[in-house]
Amino acid sequence: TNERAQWFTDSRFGMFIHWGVYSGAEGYWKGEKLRNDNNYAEWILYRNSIDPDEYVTLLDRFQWDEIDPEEWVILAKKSGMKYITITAKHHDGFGIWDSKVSDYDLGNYTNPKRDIIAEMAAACKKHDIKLCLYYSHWVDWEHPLGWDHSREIYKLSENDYDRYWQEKVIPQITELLTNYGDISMLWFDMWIHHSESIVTKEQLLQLKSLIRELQPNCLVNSRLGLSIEEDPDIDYKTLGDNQLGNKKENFPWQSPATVAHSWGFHSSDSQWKSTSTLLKSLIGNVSLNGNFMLNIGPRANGDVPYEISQRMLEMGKWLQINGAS
Ligand code: FUL
Repeated sequence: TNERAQWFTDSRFGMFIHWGVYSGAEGYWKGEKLRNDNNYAEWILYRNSIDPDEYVTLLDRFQWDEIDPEEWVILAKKSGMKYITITAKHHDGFGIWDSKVSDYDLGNYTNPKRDIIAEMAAACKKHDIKLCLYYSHWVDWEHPLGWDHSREIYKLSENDYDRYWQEKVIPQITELLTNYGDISMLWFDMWIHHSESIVTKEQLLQLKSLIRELQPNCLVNSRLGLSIEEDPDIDYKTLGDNQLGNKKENFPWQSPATVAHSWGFHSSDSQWKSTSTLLKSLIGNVSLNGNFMLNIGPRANGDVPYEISQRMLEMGKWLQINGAS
């Protein structure tokens, strides 16, 4: 295996955090439930056709004096997790850091300014947890040239889309890999190969070489959108649970999972997997030489739902009793 990924294969268990403007909606917009319901609360801007400028009024529900990312890091630590991947920018296009290249960010909508990536970086350092970032590169519902990712409505040209790419993706990844110390891995999100999408191979290779230039050791997932043939330098595969049978032997991989269904906080989420089911998934992945990244969707006051934190702490105890953490 490659040396860059050694810490990753040694770690086995990580935390995913989906937290952003959508956390304030809790799966509802003006009393109406998420439309076309796949129950992914973080999709509400798109599903309910919300105007991006109105969407940010959800930030009024955030209780900034109660929000402390260090609590998420401590929960990860106690649960036996070694790394955390947080949604720096999800599909809604809103950056939860202080971005100088876009006004659609927390720096612009908080006073005093909050920068959750900076706070996470400090807390992770303090508790010896590796910081990793989710960044939605392909889909951006805020940028006028980035939102029509499936080309459902407008036939955007590749040149139009490239403006979004050069104006937002490239400068934001530059910020994220420059201002926050070591970023151990990036989790990009594209669920098809670039040839079926508006994104070009050149754009993805540009992004990839930028990452290697700024942080040569930062891991990059296969959802970047290039095939292994096009980029032999992909570090690990992101596999859904139903894809485990297709995994390539000896190639680092992980599957992300939720405790109920939605990634972002959804007030109607209720089908909580039991601790033993979650432990079985973790053990199943590890026995196939893979990692498991379990998600929390904190509320707009920063609280992690009790159903999630309780199960994670139980997993941490089990790992400790069995000498695995
Ligand atoms: C998917 C996204 O569309 C979901 O909202 C979530 O972030 C999941 C982990 O990946 O592709």
